[in-house]
Amino acid sequence: MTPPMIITAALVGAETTREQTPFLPIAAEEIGEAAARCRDAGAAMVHLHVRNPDGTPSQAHELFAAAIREIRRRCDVIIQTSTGGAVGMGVDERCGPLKLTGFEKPDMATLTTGTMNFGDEVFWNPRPLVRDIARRIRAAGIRPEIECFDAGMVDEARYLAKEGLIELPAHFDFVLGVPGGLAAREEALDFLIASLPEGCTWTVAAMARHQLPFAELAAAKGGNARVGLEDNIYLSKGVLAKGNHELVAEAARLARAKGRELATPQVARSLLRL
Ligand code: KMH
Ligand code: ZN
Repeated sequence: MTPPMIITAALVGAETTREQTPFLPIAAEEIGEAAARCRDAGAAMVHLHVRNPDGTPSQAHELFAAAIREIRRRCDVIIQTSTGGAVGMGVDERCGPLKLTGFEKPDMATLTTGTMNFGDEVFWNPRPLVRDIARRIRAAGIRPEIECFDAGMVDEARYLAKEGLIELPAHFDFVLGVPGGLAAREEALDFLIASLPEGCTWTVAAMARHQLPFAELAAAKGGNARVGLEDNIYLSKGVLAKGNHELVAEAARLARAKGRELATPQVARSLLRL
């Protein structure tokens, strides 16, 4: 039987700006409020970045701690912190949220398994750096989500597992449509799904206008979907989403139309072996 679908809300990101959309949450309270509205709309997990008060990206553990407190005060979503941060950040900075413990400890953390062109810049993930971050995630006792922006990044996860740096089966996120990475094409998604090691689960996060159509494809193919302002600011052509929750609500509608139930955070925890 097809399991309930896990919707992840990528609330903030590192690249989206307030100039592009006034609905981007930046302050900890805004992030907490956005997470709660997404939970009400059907999300079981949030993928979390944080910003300085001026809107620039940060991986400071104090900012993550404040955002996580505001989220957990309001709702029970699974919290997955980024270790990708923004292009150009060093490894210690990227791993800021892994320092958090207790009430502020994240449930999951991302692990990108390869370098790629990221628009006109480079998202720098050489193999030693990937191993460094994998070791830090493991040492923190946090479960990784393997972020794959291109097909070889799935294969790299197999090497990491052989080296004992991650456990399989794992949860993967296929990030499709970043210029310089694998495009958002259905046959690319099918190839990635077929490439997964036995028993792994997957989410697809497609960029911009591909976001909601790929949430629908994920629902049809038995997978999970990530939506949110990190990757897409439009609800439909030319119409800004008035918050992350509108994108979650539309993904939830598409999922239900395909006959998928939505996973609660509790169900998602069990599906993701948290
Ligand atoms: N902002 C991108 C350079 C992640 O969160 O782990 C990297 C990213 C991936 O967003
Ligand atoms: Zn991210």
